[in-house]
Amino acid sequence: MENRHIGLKGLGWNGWFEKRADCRPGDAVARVAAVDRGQWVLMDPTGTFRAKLAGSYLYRHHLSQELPCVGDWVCVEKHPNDDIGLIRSLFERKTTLRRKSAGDAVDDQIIAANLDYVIIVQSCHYDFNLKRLERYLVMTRDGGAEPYVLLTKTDLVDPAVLDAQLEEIHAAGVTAPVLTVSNVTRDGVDELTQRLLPEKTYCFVGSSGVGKSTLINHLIGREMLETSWVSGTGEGRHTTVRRELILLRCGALVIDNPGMREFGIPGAESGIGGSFSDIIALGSSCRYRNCSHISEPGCAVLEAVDSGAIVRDHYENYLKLREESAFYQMSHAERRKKDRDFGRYIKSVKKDLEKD
Ligand SMILES: Nc1nc2c(ncn2[C@@H]2O[C@H](COP(=O)(O)OP(=O)(O)OP(=O)(O)O)[C@@H](O)[C@H]2O)c(=O)[nH]1
Ligand SMILES: [Mg+2]
Ligand SMILES: [Zn+2]
Repeated sequence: MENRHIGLKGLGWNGWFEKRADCRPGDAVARVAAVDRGQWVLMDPTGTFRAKLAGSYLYRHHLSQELPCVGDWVCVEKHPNDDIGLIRSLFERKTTLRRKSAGDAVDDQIIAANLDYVIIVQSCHYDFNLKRLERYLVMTRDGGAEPYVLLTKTDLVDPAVLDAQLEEIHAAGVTAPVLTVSNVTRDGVDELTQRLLPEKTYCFVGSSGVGKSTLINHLIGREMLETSWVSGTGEGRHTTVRRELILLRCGALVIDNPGMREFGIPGAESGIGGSFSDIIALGSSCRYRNCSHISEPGCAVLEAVDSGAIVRDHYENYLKLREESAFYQMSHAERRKKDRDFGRYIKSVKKDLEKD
């Protein structure tokens, strides 16, 4: 895709970033559109290209939070004849959307960066939940972006049901704008489109199966993102695996996200760790302590997938299920436990040494 006519500004660049720009002479500014197994897909006014991290970057940064994520601005070295660029530095993030970890903030997972708006999507059919909505609102404001609330699948419920949900949101004192949409009848799609501003970045979040990708496909005007069939109970299956930044014709930038279930599915805690114990075990050999096994250099899991030691389907299932935060928290607790066990082990070895 050619972005030449829009310039950096059209990709969301503004004075805030300009003030913080300190790229080396000859290096250029680009925005991260996607992260794809150890490589970054970047956008700049000339189009889209791939890049990897410079060695010096890896040397200086040791947290997965410090790696570029979707929406980030980076300085990149790219010569006209290279087909792959070299990322040298990362701009300060104006806003973020982050999933808090149970422990330190350094373990928080950055979902996306430099968002102007977060569109919190819930389906009014089997998905609406005020408490969860409030958690997303806090998460959005914590990161510095402005929230929107969007209820989807209005074609599936009685208007009275929808009204009751809107009333509940209103009664809870939610001040964010609330929109409704049906991707089937397309009721509400135009109202949403009219609100999308050029040069602004919108990040769609919400449970799996609520219709985020279907809606973004409507906004794009063609079937670019994969969507999936949902069972009669409204229970979603995960379809979107990776996040990506898309420039719409209207000039707005949107980020699709895989569904998140912040508060877990009953029973998931026991089962998932067991079936992915191979991946979890390999994770201890990754270069980064809190490696997400999605894009980090030196990731032992990605290496195993590339070599075929871990079947790709198995790995992708792991990624999808990990989005369920109950599981994410569990693996965090496991890491903690491992650290503690290791601490105890060291202590016992020391004791033994003292005895001798
Ligand atoms: N009836 C009805 N079905 C919808 C609507 N929006 C989406 N769907 C259907 O719901 C299913 C899931 O939609 P997706 O767009 O894949 O959902 P998603 O939020 O992107 O899901 P993940 O990628 O897993 O997070 C698909 O079968 C859609 O056709 C809607 O407004 N009404
Ligand atoms: Mg999707
Ligand atoms: Zn890893």
